[in-house]
Amino acid sequence: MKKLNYLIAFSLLVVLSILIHNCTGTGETANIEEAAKKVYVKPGSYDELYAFMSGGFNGQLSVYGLPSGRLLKNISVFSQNPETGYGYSEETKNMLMTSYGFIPWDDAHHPVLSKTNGEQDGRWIFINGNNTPRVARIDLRNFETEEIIEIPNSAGNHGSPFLTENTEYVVASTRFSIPVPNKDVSINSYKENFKGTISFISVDKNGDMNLAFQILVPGLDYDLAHAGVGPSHGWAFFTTYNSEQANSLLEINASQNDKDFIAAVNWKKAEEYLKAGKGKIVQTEFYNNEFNESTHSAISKKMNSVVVLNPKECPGLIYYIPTPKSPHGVDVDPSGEYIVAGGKLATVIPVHSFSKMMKAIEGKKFDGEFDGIPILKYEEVIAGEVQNPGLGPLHTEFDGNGYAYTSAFLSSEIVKWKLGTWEVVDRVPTYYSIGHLMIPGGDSRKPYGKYAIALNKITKDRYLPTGPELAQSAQLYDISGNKMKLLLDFPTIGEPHYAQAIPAEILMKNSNKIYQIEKNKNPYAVKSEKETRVERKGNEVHIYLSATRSHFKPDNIEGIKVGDKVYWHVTNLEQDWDIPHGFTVKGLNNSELLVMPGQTKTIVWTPLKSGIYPFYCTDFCSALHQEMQGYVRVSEANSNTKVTFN
Ligand code: RUQ
Ligand code: CUA
Repeated sequence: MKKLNYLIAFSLLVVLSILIHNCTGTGETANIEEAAKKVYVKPGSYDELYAFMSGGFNGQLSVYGLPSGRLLKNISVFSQNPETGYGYSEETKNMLMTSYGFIPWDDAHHPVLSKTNGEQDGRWIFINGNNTPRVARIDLRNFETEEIIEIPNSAGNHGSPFLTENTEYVVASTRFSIPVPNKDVSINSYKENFKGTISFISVDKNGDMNLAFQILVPGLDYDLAHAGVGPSHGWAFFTTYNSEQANSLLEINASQNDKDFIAAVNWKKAEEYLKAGKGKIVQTEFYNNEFNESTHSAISKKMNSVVVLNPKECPGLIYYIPTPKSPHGVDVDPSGEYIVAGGKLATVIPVHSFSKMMKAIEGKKFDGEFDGIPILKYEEVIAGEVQNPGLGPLHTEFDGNGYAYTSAFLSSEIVKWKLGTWEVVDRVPTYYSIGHLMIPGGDSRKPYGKYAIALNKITKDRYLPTGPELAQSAQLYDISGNKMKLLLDFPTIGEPHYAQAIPAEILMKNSNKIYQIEKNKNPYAVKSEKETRVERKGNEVHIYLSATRSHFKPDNIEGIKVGDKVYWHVTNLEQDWDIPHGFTVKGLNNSELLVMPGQTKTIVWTPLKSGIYPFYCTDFCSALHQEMQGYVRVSEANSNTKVTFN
């Protein structure tokens, strides 16, 4: 009887749920299945794309697989990472040197993949440090930061790092204008004393970055940038806001003017002016830090000057394009003809035409000037305005099939529109308050299309609550059809301002598996266990330690004294993929080390008390990982324990 009741109740529930489903539309279940299929990467198989998401205020860059949204790695860039010892180990500390000293943190916004002919080439990815202006280059064979260059005369390196068509230059603009060179003046003297700079960092074929030149520009806020491609190759575009030149309460005082500007910079012309000797050498101070793959160590170089061009002495170098209203993003379409701006307070998306701009320049269709820079007439440059684009349009990416996708922060949606007709053809909500969006290759000449990712600023109720701080919310949309379809939510760490993605096969084939031990030129490396040793030099003790499954050599060390500066030089002798060894010692007043196969890393320890200290491997490397341990004896400062080791 009970069973029968249960059966009746159950069938009622089924009928009811079918009815409810019919009310909400039968498509939904099918869509969920369809969506699940599209993002499901079955165990043991690979994702289709690598995605690189900035960590924002965590100063790192994280790597995800798409479409699954699985986190693969967190690359240390501007912030110390105790997990690997980045920024703590002797070899990596120099990566974080700046003219303000050692800075162990930054705010990273825009990862940008290197390009050849305007297409992703998979060599490097660049990312900006916003706070203490820097640009980092990450090598995509090792997925490690290889170089960081500081940008002088800049404050808030936000419009950065955007690349020219063949990665000739990384372009970077300052967000805050400041006195150049910086000096102690009244903040009220903004209009007279504050200037902006736009920087061009050259990149050679090995990736080496050099600050090629800077352009001194009027004191505004420079926000974002993109370089031209195809016909517009040779130009770079920078949004500005605060054409009011306010120095306080910008939310009101910098929102007065109907239009601000896009600065169009002719960098080919800049090169000509430099050749003609128009650049002035300005004394300044900045650091260029480079990690050497064979010594496994970073070297810091202090630079003392930069070449600066002044637009007043270089006619034709910069034009201002009026753009409504407090523009934020500026994006160039794959053809190189359209320059799309996002106005935080604008009611349309203005799309400028590169060819019209060139004609307007030729015909001198100017509307006065701003601080010596000619302002082009809006109507002479505009190609079209996208009407009803959502509220607070910010950033635009392209699918390569004639459509553009713009993020709208205030109305929290992605708006799809057609290039050329400017009509909106689709819109989808995002949860919540989208900032950037990303289409794989969507800023290049050859978008991969297929997906769009919303990088949302606000998470609210999307995931299980985790107290006041929530993970950030990314959302994956299928854009292969006429209508965008939400496929997946996945949390990200830090704040993913911007992201880039690239087909997996481009990177996979170059991915490095080990560092060859015979090529290890670290001066503290050991090439075999025979070379391991302990050496005292006054108050410094150098321990040359080898790590291999499943022991350290030496593993009994005596003769260390309180107050010594103990250098643990750990070489991982393994030559097998995915066999790192970790190292730590009790009371280590520093971070651990994670040492990759064939690599040497050094951590400094200052023992404060005498006694016996165990050390061990922190990375579960073998069945006898727990046996991978040792002891070090620390004696009082005045003791006469001799240095011994086994
Ligand atoms: S920003 S939400 Cu730092 Cu790139 Cu536009
Ligand atoms: Cu080596 Cu665990």
